[in-house]
Amino acid sequence: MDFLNPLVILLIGNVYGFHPHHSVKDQISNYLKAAPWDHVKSFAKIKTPISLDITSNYKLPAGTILNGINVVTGKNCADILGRKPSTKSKDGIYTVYPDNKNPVRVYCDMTTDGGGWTVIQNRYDGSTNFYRNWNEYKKGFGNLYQEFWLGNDNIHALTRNGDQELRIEMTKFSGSKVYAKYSRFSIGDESKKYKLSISGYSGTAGDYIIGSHNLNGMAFTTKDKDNDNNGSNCASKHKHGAWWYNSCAYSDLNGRYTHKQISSKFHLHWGTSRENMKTSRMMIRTKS
Ligand SMILES: [Ca+2]
Repeated sequence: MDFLNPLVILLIGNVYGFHPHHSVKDQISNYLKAAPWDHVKSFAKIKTPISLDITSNYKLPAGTILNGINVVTGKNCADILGRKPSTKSKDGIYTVYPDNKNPVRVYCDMTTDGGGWTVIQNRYDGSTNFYRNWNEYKKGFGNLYQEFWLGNDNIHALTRNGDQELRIEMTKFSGSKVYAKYSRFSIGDESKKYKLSISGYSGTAGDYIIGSHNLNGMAFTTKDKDNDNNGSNCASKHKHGAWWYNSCAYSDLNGRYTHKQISSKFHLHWGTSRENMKTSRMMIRTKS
């Protein structure tokens, strides 16, 4: 199959009101992202004394074959990996059905620690603002290929069966990588204020969710919804994140992003020394 055909089908489909399955679009987009594009030419246009528009054209080399496009779905990324083992190492966006009914687009890490991870949070360059309100954390925000929060309703749907483990990966400003794994992780629905249930720490980062400032059993707090045990609001007090604060916490992975090491509890940090982290990624997987 020539690579153009599915694209043509997608385009015609959109014109005539036929909508291809999300998974088809996701698999094509994953393919095109990884495809060997050749640069053809660029056009530059100066619009004003300070604005420059550049348009570049790319094409795929002749003979490039688009294959492996068949729909694969599941409850979550681990389910997809189980149903279709060839997705191993193929990180990217997939469509999952956590409740067997409503589709959710997610980023699957099919590589780390055996793969099958559904990523629920990703931060690495501060390009996305994480100081957001209840409704934004409920729905989710950001770009699945970049920085994002998957959304508390989605995280609840993915963890409601109580069979998920959590892996948090962080990079320090020194460059060293650490991780924290929890053998059980779930959050309640909105009526329970997305209450956190977490247990079973292992890893190299240290446990700063259950240990001091125990967050297990805490509700979620945002700048506009104070559900924490602090006299004020842990999210808005210093204009930073949103988390399952107690009073407040030794972890705050949705805290304000910094581009250099500055020990401060008011930023994206982990640990009693308030060490702020360069990157943070949270992901869940069905326990095997
Ligand atoms: Ca409070």
